[in-house]
Amino acid sequence: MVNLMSNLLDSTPRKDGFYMPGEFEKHAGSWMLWPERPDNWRLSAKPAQKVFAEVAAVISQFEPVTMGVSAQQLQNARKMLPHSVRVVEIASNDSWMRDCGPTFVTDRKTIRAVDWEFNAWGGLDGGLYFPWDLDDLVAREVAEVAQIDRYKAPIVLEGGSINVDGEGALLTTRECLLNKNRNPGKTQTEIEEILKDYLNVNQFIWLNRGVHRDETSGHIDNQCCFIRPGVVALTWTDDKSDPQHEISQENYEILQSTVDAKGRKLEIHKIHQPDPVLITEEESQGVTPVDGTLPRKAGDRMAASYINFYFCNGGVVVPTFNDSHDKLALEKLQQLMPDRKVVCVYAREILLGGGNIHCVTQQQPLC
Ligand code: KQY
Repeated sequence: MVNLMSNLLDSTPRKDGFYMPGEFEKHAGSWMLWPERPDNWRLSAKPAQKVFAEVAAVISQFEPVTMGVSAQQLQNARKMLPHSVRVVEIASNDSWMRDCGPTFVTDRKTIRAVDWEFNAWGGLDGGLYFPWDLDDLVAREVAEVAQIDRYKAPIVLEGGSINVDGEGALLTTRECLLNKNRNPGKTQTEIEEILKDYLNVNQFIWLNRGVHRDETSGHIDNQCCFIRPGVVALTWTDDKSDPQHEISQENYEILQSTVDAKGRKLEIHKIHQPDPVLITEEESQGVTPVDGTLPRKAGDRMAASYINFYFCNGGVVVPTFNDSHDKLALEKLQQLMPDRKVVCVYAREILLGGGNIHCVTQQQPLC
């Protein structure tokens, strides 16, 4: 029977036999949100909108894409997006579908949504903007548009802070999940119990820290991800004077000394990061500063990483930075995924907003 509603379920995915598949598995489609806020995106988000439109257009060559857009931007977004991209009205505070959108779970017959609490990466204790009330409703709106049932999870969590292999293992960082501005008072064990209930995982691979200067408090999706079960990609630098070196080295050692839920040792692939990417004076000037929103200061280093790529059916969309490491990163990722077409998007404008291609997308798996 087709479900034409979205019910709030009084159960958990684990109890109902649902789990989160790996992002590399087949998708029914992808979800995104349209950028517009001028205190995060320079020049009233015009340059960012072009790149979001390019990302959506690329993904839509592989699978259906739905773009959530505010009422005020509907006409503009429709004009800038190809017809292959579906536009629906969804209000939001910003455009990070990975983080405020739902996590989709399946029992291989049905798809459901997990709706986490969202507090803009730290609430009033270091969060990136206020308010975040519209973002917090995005997961619910997506479930309603998709006409799927929804679980409400009892913790603050952003989708970019977790990565799963779909076979029981979950990668994350203590810097984010145990941060006092997410779920103060909850221990690692208590958080693991909730993740077991809502994602149906049973093996936790905890890295300590994410990418240097990542404003999300070290999201895993910039640092490390599963390419397929048993195989991970890790952001890397050979430059020992770069603070990222120590972080990546420590993460490499943790990954080397762990096994996944099936008892496999991990195959680890290092992807060398771009040279430091700094905000220019012109870029900084283009942002309209507002109290309570993270300022974009000239000279600040951004958390640039090729790991923030996105899988889609038969493809992978990789951010590039016009950097001498772009070519090697693309070649390595293509070698690691010979059955996919690697497509790059020059993503500096997304990075200027504080994230990258993975952060602005969310996969809906095929059941
Ligand atoms: O990295 C992400 N998953 C999102 C970054 C959000 C930055 C907000 N300014």
